[in-house]
Amino acid sequence: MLSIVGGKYRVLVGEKMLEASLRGRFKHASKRRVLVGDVVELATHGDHGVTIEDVAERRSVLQRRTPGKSRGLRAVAANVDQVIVVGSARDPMWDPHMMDRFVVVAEANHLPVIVIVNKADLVDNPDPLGQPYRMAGYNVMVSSATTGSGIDEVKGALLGKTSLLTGSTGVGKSSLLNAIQPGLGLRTAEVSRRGRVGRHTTVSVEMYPLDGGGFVVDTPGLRDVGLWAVDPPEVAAAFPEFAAFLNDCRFDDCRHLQEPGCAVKAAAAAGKISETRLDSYRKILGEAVESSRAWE
Ligand SMILES: Nc1nc2c(ncn2[C@@H]2O[C@H](COP(=O)(O)OP(=O)(O)OP(=O)(O)O)[C@@H](O)[C@H]2O)c(=O)[nH]1
Ligand SMILES: [Mg+2]
Ligand SMILES: [Zn+2]
Repeated sequence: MLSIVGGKYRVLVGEKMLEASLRGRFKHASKRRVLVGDVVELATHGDHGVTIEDVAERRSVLQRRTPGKSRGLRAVAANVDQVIVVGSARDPMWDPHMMDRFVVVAEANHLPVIVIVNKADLVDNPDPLGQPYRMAGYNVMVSSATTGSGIDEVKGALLGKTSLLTGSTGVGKSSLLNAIQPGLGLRTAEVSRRGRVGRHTTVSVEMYPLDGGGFVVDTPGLRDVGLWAVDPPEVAAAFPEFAAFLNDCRFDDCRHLQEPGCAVKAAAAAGKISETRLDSYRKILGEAVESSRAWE
């Protein structure tokens, strides 16, 4: 299932796009929501159109948490193989803490992550921006949707897989997809100069087939990922570079805040892990603790 537009479900059947509606029993069972990325079983009813009859077992579900009135888990897409976290070197400015939030959500969903430093054409040296992620073991790509640099590498990573692009608004997610496959013709829009804050151009989660095989899921950029909380114990696990040090903390229940004998803190001081990432960890942990309390 590729997208939901105005209550209609667009489903790819072979090379053909069909519009289907939901069978009654799906409409009322919210737990059985049909997601972008789902493999569905269809039935045709002559002139009465096509209905979605069933959803195949999912190999993954990417979900995030939402607080407030609509609090709970919200599934974003099904059957995603990898999450591509996109940031821009400038316009909007690279924001490591925001990047880390997107990465943590993917990690909490146990999905592999690729980090992209886009708009490389706007700065002299984009490489240092990706360095904390290289140190953490992530695959980092530096690209420009405008000049085309790095696009082949990104394309190579997407082929044959289902990839979901996420990141702040205006960093160039849709532009990257257009550069990889110009036929997509996704809507993109200039980031407003004033305040360098992007407007939301992509408004819904949509999936597209890639010519060489595989699928990409374009998502609306989020201005705030504070909502994407994970359970407190999951937070340290979402920073894979901490793993090598966790056993050496003096206290078994060390939270790597201000505890004495913290091996993670020592590793950061020694330059073995990124101080910025440790700082992100602490911020996200604080939020995770707070939001898990708020839900009790
Ligand atoms: N200089 C430069 N501009 C870029 C690059 N990639 C995208 N842009 C521009 O950045 C603006 C925002 O790009 P979009 O592709 O709409 O960004 P997005 O991440 O899809 O934004 P949302 O859909 O709101 O989440 C557009 O004006 C693009 O032309 C790049 O590599 N270099
Ligand atoms: Mg977009
Ligand atoms: Zn520690």
